[in-house]
Amino acid sequence: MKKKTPNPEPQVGAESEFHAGKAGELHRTTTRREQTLTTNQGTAIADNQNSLKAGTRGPTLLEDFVLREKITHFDHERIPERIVHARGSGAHGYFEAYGNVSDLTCAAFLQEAGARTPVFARFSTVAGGAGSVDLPRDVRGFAVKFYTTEGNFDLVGNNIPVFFIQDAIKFPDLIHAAKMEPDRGYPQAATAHDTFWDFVSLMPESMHMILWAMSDRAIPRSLRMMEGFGVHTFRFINAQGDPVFVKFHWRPKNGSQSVLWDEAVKISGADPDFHRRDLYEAITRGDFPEWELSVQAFDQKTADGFPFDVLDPTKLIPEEMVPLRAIGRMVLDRNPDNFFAETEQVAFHPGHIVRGIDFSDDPLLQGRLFSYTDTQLSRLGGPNFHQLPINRPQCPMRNFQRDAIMQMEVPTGRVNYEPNSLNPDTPKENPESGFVTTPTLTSGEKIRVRSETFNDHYSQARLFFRSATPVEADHIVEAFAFELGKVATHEVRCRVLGHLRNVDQTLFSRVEQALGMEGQGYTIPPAREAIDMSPSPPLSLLSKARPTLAGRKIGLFISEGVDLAVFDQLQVAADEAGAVLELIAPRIGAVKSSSGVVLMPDHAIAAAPSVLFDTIVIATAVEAVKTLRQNPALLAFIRDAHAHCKIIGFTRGATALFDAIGIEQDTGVINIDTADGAMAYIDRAKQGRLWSRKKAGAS
Ligand code: HDE
Repeated sequence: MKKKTPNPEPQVGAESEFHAGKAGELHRTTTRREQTLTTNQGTAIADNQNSLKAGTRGPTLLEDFVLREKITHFDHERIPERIVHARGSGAHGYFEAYGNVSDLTCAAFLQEAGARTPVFARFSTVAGGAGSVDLPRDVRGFAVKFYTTEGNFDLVGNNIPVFFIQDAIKFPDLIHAAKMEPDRGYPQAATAHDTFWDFVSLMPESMHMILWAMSDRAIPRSLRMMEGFGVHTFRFINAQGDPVFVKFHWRPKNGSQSVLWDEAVKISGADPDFHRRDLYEAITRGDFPEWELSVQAFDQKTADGFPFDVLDPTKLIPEEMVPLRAIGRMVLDRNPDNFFAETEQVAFHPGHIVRGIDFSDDPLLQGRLFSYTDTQLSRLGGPNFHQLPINRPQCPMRNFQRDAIMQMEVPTGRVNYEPNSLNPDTPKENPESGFVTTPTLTSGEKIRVRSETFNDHYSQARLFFRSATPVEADHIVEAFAFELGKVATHEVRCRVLGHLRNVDQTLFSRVEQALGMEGQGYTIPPAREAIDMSPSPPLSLLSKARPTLAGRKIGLFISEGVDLAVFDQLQVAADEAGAVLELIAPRIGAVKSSSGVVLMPDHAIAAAPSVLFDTIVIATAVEAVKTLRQNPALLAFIRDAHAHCKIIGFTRGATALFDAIGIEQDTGVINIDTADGAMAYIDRAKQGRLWSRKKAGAS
C-alpha cells in the first residue's frame, strides 16, 4: 500500500484528450485512424458532440443517422433480467483437479492431478432485482461453469445445501410468494412479508430450508467466504460404467463468515454493492478467492439405509454419515472485462453435463432440466446463446443445428443433416466417447403423487437448530422475530409458530416469546413425527471457524498528528495476516503525521461506517481528541463496532472517545501503543468477534 507521500503536491490528472474549443465546445485533438470512432457500419464519425441541426439553434434533422443509430442502440441496451438470481457478480478462474477420483468418475477434467480447467463463477441473491442490494437476508446462488475438454459442465448450486420445495411444480409459487407483492410492488429483495410466510407456512417441507435461511448463512460477509452446494443428489459414473451417488460441496479456503443482521441493514445503505465490490477488489489486488470442491459419494445400499430419501432436495447427508472427499480446488483470478457481456449473458444450466456425471431422479432437479434453456430463450433472445463468448464451449463443437435469430456462425457446405453420404468429413455420433445416460431400471404408474419417503419435514430442521452454537441459535431466533414481526396477518404467524413447535420446543418458545405471542401457536400434526439425530458440528459456521484475518478488512481511523510508527506496525502485521488495511480520516484530504509525513486516507469517516470493516483501530493524537469528540460519524463508527462485538485497537488518545460514548474497555478493546501492541491486536482480531460482549447487552 502506498499511503505516504513525502511531498503533498496536488495530483495532476491524466492528460486530457480533449480541449475546449471556441463556443465552449469540446474538440478532439488529432486522432489516429485506428482510434477513429465509427458507426456500427464502420463509417468514421467526425463529430460526436453535436447532432445534425438546421442552423445552430434549429430543429434536429431525421437524416442524422449517427444520432439515430446511437440512440436506437442505447434504447435497447437492457435485456430481461433473470426471473430469479437477477443480482449477481462473477469472475473467471480455473479448477485444478486432485486427480484422485478415477474410481468414481471418468469425467475427463477430474482425471489428472494438477490439470486445470477454465471456469466462470457467478454468485447471486435470489429474490431481488438486478439493481437490488447485496445484503438482504436471502439464499445465495453459487454457479460455476467448467469449460472442460469434453464440453461445458455447469454446477448450478446455492450456498445452502437444501431447498424450500420438493417438486419443481411449486417453484413459480415459491418465487411469486417471495418476490415483491404484486399489487403494491414491494418489498424488494426481502422475505419479511406476508405472502412469503403465508406460502411457507402452508408448505411444511420448506421448514428445513427456512431454518437455514434464518441463520447467518443468509447474510454472508463476502461471496469469498461462503460455502457452496450442488443441493441435489447427482451421480458419478466411472470408466466401467458403475454409478455412485454424489453430493457436491464447495468450501472457501479462507473460511466462512457472516455479518450480523444489524450490520447487513446498515451495509445495505452504506454500500449496496458490498459483495460485488469485495469480490472485484480482492481479485484486483491479487488476493484470489479459492474454494475446495468435495463430494460425498455413496452407493444405493448406503442410500437405502438413511432415515430420509436422497432424492428429496430438502434433505442433506450429515458429514458424520458420509464424509467429504476433496477432489479439486477452484481459484478465481480474473475479473470480467465487461459485466454485461460476461456476468449478465452467462447462461448456466444444470443440464450442461459431461461424460462421467449424471442426474438423479430428484423431482426438483428433473424440473430444472427443462427450465434453464427455456428461460434463456426469452432472456438472451433465442437458441444461439451458446455462441456468446462467455457461453461457448472451449472444446470442438460441431453439429447440424442451424440458423435461428442472431446466428454468428457461417456454416459451409451442402450437408446439414446426419447420416449423410455426400460429405464423409461431417460430424457423427461416437459411442466410445459420447455421453451415455447410465441405464437405470425405472417403471411405475403415471401418477401425480409425492413419495411417502419425502414426508419427514422436521427432523433435519431440528438437526440444524441443535447443531448451531448458542450465538448462532440466538441469531436464528432474532431472525424469526424480525421476519415474522413484519408479517401483518396474525394467522400466518400462528401457523409458522406451529411448525416451529414441531421443529424444536426451545426454538418455538423463544420465538413465541420474542414475538410476544405466548400460547398462540397453532398445533400442526406432522405428516411424520420428527426423529432426533445427533448434532452435526459442520452444519455450524462458528463451530468450524479457524482463526484468520486473511482477506478481511481493518479500518484504521487516523487524525492529524497521528504517530507514524503505529501505521507502520499495523501495516506490517496486517500484511503478514493477509488482511487489508484501509485508512479513514475526518476528511478525504491529506493527513499530516506527528513527524510531518503525509498520509492519504482511503475514506472520509462520513463515507466509511465501521460495518464495512471486520475490525477497527482508532489512532488519534491526544491533541485532536477535543475536536473528534464532536464528530458524530466517528462516534457512531466506534459505537457500532463495539455493539457488533468487533475487536477495537486504539492508541492512548482514543480513550477519551470511548468515555464519550460510554464504552468499557473489555478484552476486545486493545491498546496498541506497546511494542508488540499491533501484533497482539491482530492476534486477537483473528479470533473473530467478542461474542460475550453481546451477552453483556452491547447490541
Ligand atoms: Fe434455479 N433458476 N431453479 N435453482 N438457479 C435460474 O435460470 C429454477 C433451483 C440457481 O448465475 C433461472 O438462467 C427452477 C435450485 C442459480 O445465472 C431459472 C427451479 C437451485 C441460478 C431457474 C430452480 C437453483 C438459477 C433464472 C425448481 C440450487 C442463477 C435465470 C425446479 C441447487 C444462475 C436462469 C446464474 C437460475 C429455474 C431451483 C440455483 C428460471 C424451475 C434448487 C444459482 O431457469
